Amino acid sequence: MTRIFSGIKPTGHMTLGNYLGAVRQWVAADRTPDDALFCVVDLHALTVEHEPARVRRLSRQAATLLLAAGLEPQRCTLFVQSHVDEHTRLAYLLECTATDGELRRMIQYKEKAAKAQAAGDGVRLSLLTYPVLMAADILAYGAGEVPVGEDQRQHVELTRDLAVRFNQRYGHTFTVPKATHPAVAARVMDLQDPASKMGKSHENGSGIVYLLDEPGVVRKKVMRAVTDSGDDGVVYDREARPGVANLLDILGACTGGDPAALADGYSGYGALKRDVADAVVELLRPLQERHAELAADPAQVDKALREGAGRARELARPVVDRAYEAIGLLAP
Ligand code: AQP
Repeated sequence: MTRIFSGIKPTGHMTLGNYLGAVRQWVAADRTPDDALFCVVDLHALTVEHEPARVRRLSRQAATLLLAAGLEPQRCTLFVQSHVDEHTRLAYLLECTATDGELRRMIQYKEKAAKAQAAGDGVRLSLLTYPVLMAADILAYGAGEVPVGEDQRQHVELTRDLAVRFNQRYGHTFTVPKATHPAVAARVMDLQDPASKMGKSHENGSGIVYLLDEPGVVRKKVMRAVTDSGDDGVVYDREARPGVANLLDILGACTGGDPAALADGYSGYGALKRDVADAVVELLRPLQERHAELAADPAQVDKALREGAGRARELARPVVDRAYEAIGLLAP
């Protein structure tokens, strides 16, 4: 069976975008712990200005939410990136495989570097090399599939390029993975700014639905979502009507309907927003209930993470050891 790997950064509170674009696919993948690995990629959260205590808190919260969403330790391996040294060991070999030019072309690097500069912060070197560490995250496990939202497409492409290059130079070592995206809601947009992705590290949260938002907050955010001007009713057009298309995507993802077909059922934005709000509240209800139970028992979460890291280490070590030998390093 193809092994899958994916991760989430503890850079903010998890959003509806994270859930619909990625986490829901992880939960749906009915696998064994050796075939499905999911990771709180905490080292990636250090690539931008961060507060140590917050990263620690968000890491445990992300793990708790992933368990609450249905990632059962019997069916997958859930762990924290920094608990498994193989990721950083492999990242160095991949830095010796990647070029400066290809990393500087990454869209997320350009956007985040510009943001850091505008804020008067230095651009951390790790922001440039972060996609290489992400490649190591994936390649260390021989993962064939990487279920992610659309914004990660470019980074998974880079991972493929590095795997192919390494294999050609040093002999077959890595599985070449491919990204998979959900058919609907692979890119959930900010409710207040439908030209931007709903991102958990954005400062203004009024257009972002967080997984732990209370029902009243969810309803308020959805009802205040920016819609588009136009007098031809509710139509699904991502280019011309991005705000409405985003709401239809969310509704489609929550209810299993086709966003374009759903548009036919509405003559005004008010009814659409009410249905979207109801659907999101219902989607989040079981997850929030389970989260409350798990959050009351952090020792249980820590235990799951410890066991997950042990299993992940066993899977990654032989792959990374093989890469060390292939690239020309003397065995200890
Ligand atoms: N809006 C989104 N729509 C669909 N999928 C999304 N993902 C993120 N946002 C959306 C997917 O969720 C997984 C984990 O995301 P992440 O932690 O890597 O990034 P983030 O939530 O977007 O957090 P940040 O810190 O705000 O990062 P940037 O600014 O880099 O996006 C991934 O599979 C992602 O595709």
